[in-house]
Amino acid sequence: MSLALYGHPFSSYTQKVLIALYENGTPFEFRCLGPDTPQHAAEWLQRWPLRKFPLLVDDERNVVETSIIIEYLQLAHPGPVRLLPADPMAALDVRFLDRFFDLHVMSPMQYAVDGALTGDPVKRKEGLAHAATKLELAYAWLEGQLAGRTWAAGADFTMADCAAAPSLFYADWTHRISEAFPVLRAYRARLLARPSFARAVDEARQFRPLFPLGAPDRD
Ligand SMILES: N[C@@H](CCC(=O)N[C@@H](CS)C(=O)NCC(=O)O)C(=O)O
Repeated sequence: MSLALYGHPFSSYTQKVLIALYENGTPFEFRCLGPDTPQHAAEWLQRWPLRKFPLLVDDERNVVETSIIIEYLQLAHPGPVRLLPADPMAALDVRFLDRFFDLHVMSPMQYAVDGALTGDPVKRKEGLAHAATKLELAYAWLEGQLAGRTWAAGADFTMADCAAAPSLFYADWTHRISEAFPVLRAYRARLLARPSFARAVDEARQFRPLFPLGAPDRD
């Protein structure tokens, strides 16, 4: 077995897959997409010209899209932690929540980040306003959804939590989860305390100055 992950430690979608790998102690080589290793970017683009990361390479097989990567890992390299439940209906709930975090938390957060990255103050303001509106809706829905639950889909840590951790981490930096949402705040804190995500956060700490909206002095 030879698994390699192309990505960047500070990238939210890379972290989503790192959590899955760390949860199961799956051996892999991390190939950082950074200025010190231009050959990694060349290999990545040759394998996936659509320019999205992370990319998982398993021998000669290329696997992209984080949810597909996590499902692939469970099929091809299963470990002790099942990130997709065996029961098909329970698995459907997990897939829905995974979609929710990607589409309704990660996307608005990334929109604001992209606006700030332009360097144009108008686009930055517009991006932040858009994110605030969308994230408030998502936070309010999650507050009800997570009530009485330890993890997003219930008692077990799943792929939905892999998606939730980096998305809520950066969403809160973008548009703070207010005290009106105590259940969601507590869930985010539980995610930060989970060893797999705590490790990903620590590995990315040195890159915080890159956060274009300004990283807060917490977490
Ligand atoms: N739906 C994709 C999203 C991946 C994604 O947007 N990754 C970001 C990094 S966090 C990226 O590739 N950004 C580069 C770009 O959009 O050009 C997935 O789940 O893998």
